[in-house]
Amino acid sequence: MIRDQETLNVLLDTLSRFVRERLVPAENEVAETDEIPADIVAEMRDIGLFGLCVPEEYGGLGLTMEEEVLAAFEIAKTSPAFRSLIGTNNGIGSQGLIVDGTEEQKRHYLPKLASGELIASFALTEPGSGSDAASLRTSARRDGDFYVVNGTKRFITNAPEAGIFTVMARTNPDVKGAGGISAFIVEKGTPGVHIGKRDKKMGQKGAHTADVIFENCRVPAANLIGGKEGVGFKTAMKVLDKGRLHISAICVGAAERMLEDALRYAIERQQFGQPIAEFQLIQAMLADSKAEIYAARSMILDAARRRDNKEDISTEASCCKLFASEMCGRVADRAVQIHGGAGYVSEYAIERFYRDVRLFRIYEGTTQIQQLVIARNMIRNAQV
Ligand code: COS
Repeated sequence: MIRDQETLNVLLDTLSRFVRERLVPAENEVAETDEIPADIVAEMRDIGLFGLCVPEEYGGLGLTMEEEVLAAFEIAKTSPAFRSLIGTNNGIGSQGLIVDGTEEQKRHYLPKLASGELIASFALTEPGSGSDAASLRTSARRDGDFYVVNGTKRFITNAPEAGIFTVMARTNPDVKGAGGISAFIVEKGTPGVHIGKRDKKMGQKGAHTADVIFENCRVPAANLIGGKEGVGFKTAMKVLDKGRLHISAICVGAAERMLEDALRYAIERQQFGQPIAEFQLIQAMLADSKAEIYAARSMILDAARRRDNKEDISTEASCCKLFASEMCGRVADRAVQIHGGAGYVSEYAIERFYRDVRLFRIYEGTTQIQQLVIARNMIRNAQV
């Protein structure tokens, strides 16, 4: 759903210009220093990028899902690290509060997330629990007006920057699966919260992940999301339904950028006395990429509109994440191939993008988890 086309066009133009004029020129610096320059972060705050998806009553722009994916197509046409910094506040870091938080919790945290004053992280994965999220072992034991949290969370995006964490922990040790899990907001300064060393990653330099360790960390009971125990796994799944659609849109933006770079290179690069773009084998790679990007874009817009219509889009979100992330990987591979030897050296952005986009097929649920969700939903629906 697009609320006002003119307002949206202004936002999309602003994003497109910001990406082109400020972010693309800073890509190499971010890759080399593993940091996003402070002046760029400040500009991101000024434009309102941290609050794109936070509802307007809490200080954000309150983008609908359709508006959000259109914005994500633009934001993703540069290094994914930039998107990653604003991604948790707009997505997995804030959505638990937005979908299931109490009014008081929303009022307390969301305005600071919308302004970018506070960074939010989503802490689900653990050393022993990744795809099998319901087997998580971090515990939260009730003690008066507090919960005492113990456990380790792994690969937590923006953990080094975060001021708050949405933490999924087991409040009922007798219930082994999803039903024993609750979701909490834990503030970084709480005694017993430790952030591990930054992970050394294959790509996405400038986007940071780390362990988050809880040692007898006393979290106020008021920070139990929604004030209800045992529904934290469902909160996490709802957050991921939306997150998967967002990542799908990011895959499209990144693929569009890689294809633009590959097309430009193919037009400029001469071999056998003519631009390589004139060769049909190169054209096949360009055309396949274009068609696949268009397919992903169309399905994402359809799923986004359905979500805005309040339909359950668990299956569609997984279809989008499965197709768009795999498509993005294929486009990256072809774009390197079109660049030939130049695609393998870091002088060209494609070498970096090839490594950066590999993560899309893994986080917020691997390709295999998306297949499993789709098939399970199909079988369940057939049995009703
Ligand atoms: N929305 C709302 N509720 C959902 C849901 C969704 N999308 N998906 C599942 N649930 C509910 C189920 O209805 C079930 O509730 P009931 O017990 O009341 O029926 C409960 O959650 C447990 O669901 P399920 O039985 O399907 O859980 P499983 O343990 O079988 O796991 C998968 C489901 C594998 C899909 C889940 O663990 C998953 O998504 N894993 C990947 C995790 C991930 O993406 N990690 C990335 C890290 S975060 S960046």
